[in-house]
Amino acid sequence: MSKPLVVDVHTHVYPPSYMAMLRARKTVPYIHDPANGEPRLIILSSDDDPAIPIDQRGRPVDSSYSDINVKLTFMQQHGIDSSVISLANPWLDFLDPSEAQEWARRINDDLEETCASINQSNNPDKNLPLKGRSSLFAFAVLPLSAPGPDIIVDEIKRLKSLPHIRGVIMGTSGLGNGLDDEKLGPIWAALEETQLLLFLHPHYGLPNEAFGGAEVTSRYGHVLPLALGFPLETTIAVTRMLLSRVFDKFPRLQLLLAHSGGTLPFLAGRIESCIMHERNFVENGGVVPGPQRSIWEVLKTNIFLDAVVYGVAGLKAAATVGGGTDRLMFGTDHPFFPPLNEGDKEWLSVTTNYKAIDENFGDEKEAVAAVLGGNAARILKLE
Ligand code: 5CU
Repeated sequence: MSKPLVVDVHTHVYPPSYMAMLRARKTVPYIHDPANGEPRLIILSSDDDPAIPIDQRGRPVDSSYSDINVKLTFMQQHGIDSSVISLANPWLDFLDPSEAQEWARRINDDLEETCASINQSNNPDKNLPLKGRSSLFAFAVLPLSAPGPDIIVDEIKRLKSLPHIRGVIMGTSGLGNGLDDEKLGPIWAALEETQLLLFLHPHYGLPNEAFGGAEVTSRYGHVLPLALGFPLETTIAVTRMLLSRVFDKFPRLQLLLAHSGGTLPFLAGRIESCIMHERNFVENGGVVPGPQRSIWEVLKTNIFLDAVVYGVAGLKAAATVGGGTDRLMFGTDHPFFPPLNEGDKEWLSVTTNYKAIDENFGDEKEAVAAVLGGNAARILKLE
């Protein structure tokens, strides 16, 4: 079998306009860019610890975060044919309501133009297959802090006219109160109607207290917030959606969960068991029925998972809950988790995910091809 198509569905950018906005800020999220010294990106609240000298906070930020040509080189170095780029966290969550709509339009138009110009120059006659040329598509961002849901719904509808947009990326705070917020109803309805995929991604993690306090958290760099905080955040967010019956009310809503669903595949049975044993679902002061559709059904009809889990056991769980390999899609999380040694061309974070796919499904060539790119091409209609 020839080398299969490889599509990266989890790969981020901060467009130059967003980088400039971060450089102008002094509170999280911000970029500290001294005249002498390397710029630092401070996006996680645990990074913004006054006890840490400012030139050591967060992480170094280089052109891989914002320069699309650097991403294209990375794609070539790792055998990736197509990438579905998305704005990285914390998206536009922190913006003043008065600025949200304009920024969402600016970023989404910028993503669309970037994809259009790269695809045009790599495939001017629009007659080449997806395999073997570098192409880009995008997940757009929503103006979630806008003063009213109608502004968000209007942007979702506008996205349908942008040819390279295949969905939207969203964090777990929604309109500020989590994803079981009834006020999100019109947004779920608009996503369902437009059939734009919702890429659900963590950012806020867990409070430092969950790890033993700020001192313990910072003692181990980013390990506790990223390895545990992020996956649990995703798990909690999607469980709150399930418990508040979002998937009963919007049965055609389609989600892609980052990092193989956090811990959802492993905990699904326990979540379902607790639901089955619970009598007391309360909403607006009254007792209501719990979710009507089981977590197993939701996992097989509403949820896709990326294959960014860095190990065979996690990948096996992710495939199992989806009923096979049809709902799993390769990703890299570029430009996060770069190699520690400058000059390394291969990213360990990427080769680990490739290896897990190979070790898990290597004997089943069709399954490997599906996870690496076939599923993304079909689900996101990339051809
Ligand atoms: O390393 C990190 O902090 C991150 C992040 O913030 N977002 C992401 O997508 N991956 C890693």
